[in-house]
Amino acid sequence: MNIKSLSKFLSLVLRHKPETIGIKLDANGWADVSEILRGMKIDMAALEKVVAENDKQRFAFNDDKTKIRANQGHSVKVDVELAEKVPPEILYHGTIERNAKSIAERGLLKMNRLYVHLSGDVETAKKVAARRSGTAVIYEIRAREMYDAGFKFYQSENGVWLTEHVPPTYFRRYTCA
Ligand code: HQG
Repeated sequence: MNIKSLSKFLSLVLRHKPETIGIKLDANGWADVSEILRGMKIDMAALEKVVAENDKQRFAFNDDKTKIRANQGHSVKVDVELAEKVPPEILYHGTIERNAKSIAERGLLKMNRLYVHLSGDVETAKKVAARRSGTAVIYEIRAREMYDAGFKFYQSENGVWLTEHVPPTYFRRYTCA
């Protein structure tokens, strides 16, 4: 498997389906490195390469590299000890036109994941939208106002902003000037 396929498979195992390789995550989302190596049939050098070269720094080892976890993006219920933070004034969310009607009615929902994922800049939100086929739609979220109203925001180790729900009153469609 090339490094990108390995990375995708590791995301699947560490975020969604550890059972694919017959392993379990602990309450904080950690998997045993030895079990990952055995389950994925790779050596430590390959795993270290996947972690180090990952474009979004999706994975983290513990201090002695006996455990590994995904920094964000989970659907399995684990607590990755996210840092609660004061968000910037504005955050962005990228999606596609097909979701826009439902989003306008119900707000941004976490769907299958534990949180709604938000980006600090428009460029990143555009990349998130571009993962799907369809016309990109970018939302501008008044995050600081939400925070002031009592909504909690978290930032993952790799810089992704997370919150539980964004009601429609706090965003509008972003149009490039
Ligand atoms: C949409 C990737 C209908 C939402 C990215 C999105 C991100 C609604 C989809 C991270 C809705 C969920 C997460 C509503 C939200 N009605 N659709 N009310 N509310 N949606 O994949 O944000 O590369 O779970 O807009 O870069 O696309 O994997 O979330 O289109 O950071 O590390 O429902 O995944 O990171 O899709 O992506 P997802 P996302 P990685």
